Amino acid sequence: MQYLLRLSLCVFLCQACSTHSKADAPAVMPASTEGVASKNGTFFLKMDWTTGPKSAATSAATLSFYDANHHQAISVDSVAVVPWMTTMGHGTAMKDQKIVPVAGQVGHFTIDGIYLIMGGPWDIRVTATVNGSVDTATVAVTAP
Ligand SMILES: [Cu+2]
Repeated sequence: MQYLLRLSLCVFLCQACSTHSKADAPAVMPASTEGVASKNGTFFLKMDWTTGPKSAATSAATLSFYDANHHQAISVDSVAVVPWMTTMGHGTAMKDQKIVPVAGQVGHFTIDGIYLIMGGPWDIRVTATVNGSVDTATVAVTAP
């Protein structure tokens, strides 16, 4: 009898717990996930390539913005992405870029049409406005 009581209590608590976490827990970045802090510490960025990175072709990625201290997803007002080849001092064509917020996911965007004009080391400069502060995070990547 005591066993059954404990079991039902556990089921009840687990249900309450899962309902609670769905309702108001903010998205928290997994501890093992790599990312990069913005220059002034306004945000923490994670960039995941979904296509590429390729050279002389278009690549795609997801951009996830987190609070720099707590690594919780944060709301972002605007996003701009500039691929820059620092070693050679040039950028690339950006007319095919399309940045779209992911519905229902705070601070998450998809970017399509990233065009890296040549192979080699690129700095992907991601500038975002968070609570009126403009800051830039740079993601280093090598295109084959
Ligand atoms: Cu170059």
